[in-house]
Amino acid sequence: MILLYIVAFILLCIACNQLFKVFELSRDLRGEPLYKVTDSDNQFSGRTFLLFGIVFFGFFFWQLIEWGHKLLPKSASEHGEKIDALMNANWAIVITVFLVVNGLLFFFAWKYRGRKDHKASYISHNNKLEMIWTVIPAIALAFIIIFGLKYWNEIMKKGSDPNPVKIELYAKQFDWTARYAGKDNEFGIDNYLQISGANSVGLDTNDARCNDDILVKNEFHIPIGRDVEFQFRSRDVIHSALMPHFRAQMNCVPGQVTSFRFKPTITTVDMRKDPQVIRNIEEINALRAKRGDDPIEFDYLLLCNKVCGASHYNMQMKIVVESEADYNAWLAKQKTFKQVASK
Ligand SMILES: [Cu+2]
Repeated sequence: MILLYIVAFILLCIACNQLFKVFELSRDLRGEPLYKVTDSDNQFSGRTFLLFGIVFFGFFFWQLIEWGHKLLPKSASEHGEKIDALMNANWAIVITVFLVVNGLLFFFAWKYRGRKDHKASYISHNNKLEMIWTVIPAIALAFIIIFGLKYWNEIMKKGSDPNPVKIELYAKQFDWTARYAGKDNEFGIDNYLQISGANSVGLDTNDARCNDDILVKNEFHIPIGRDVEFQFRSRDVIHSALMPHFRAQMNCVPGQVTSFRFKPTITTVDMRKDPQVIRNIEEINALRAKRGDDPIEFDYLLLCNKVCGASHYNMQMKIVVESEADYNAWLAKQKTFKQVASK
């Protein structure tokens, strides 16, 4: 199929070349100078520019309307709203510049098209112009940087909760394990030499603090409105823990512990009622139905965002945000490391 496209493209190029030759010959026969650009040529070029500009902007706005809802839904974490505000401010600047600069580009190409009695003026230097196009971008960039630094400091500041929920996300090729700190709310230390069987993250059995730690696979739960303090580890290569709905991402680096803290603000059940989420899930399920697949429900996800190997694409874990009571009930049903290891 691709070969067919390539052949078609080559044939199209040859056809264009031949057409151009016919055009040259016809001009020659009419006795017109071959390479002289006439006013009507410039008129045609100018109008084509204008038309292209209009179609180009039309396509831009069409994409926004057609695909805009496929972006992430509203943020499900407290700090995420700041990240979204920063992102939206950047979009506002970028899109305004894009529309003004490209609008002028196409408009000027038409307005100042070549004409017989028009002569281009020669300008070698203009201080006023230089000032304008230096100062305006400088102000815009300073605004973005100051805004960004301010939010970065606020987001990375430790939360006010003295007793946050502590969860470790342990990455390996190609899955995640979540570890809860248990009743003592302290993680036991780990020792990679002890990785085997149920001890998949290598907890050090000599450390009593490990006994009440809870290891879970496939999905982990977090309570709404509580600070959740994550620490990240990796067994093999660099992975990246991405939780897009919470606007959070952190590298998981072998031999090193990284951390991030956020506060979830919307439960899974409430997020499923969001109009944008409903629309996206309906579209996905319509496609799935065509293939004969079962429908899916919306879920928060932890994904790996570093290309870490062959099954990287499927390195994910479900996140459930629920009320504190539901979270406690779920956690109480999970087995501690001691219970699993003593089997
Ligand atoms: Cu990975």
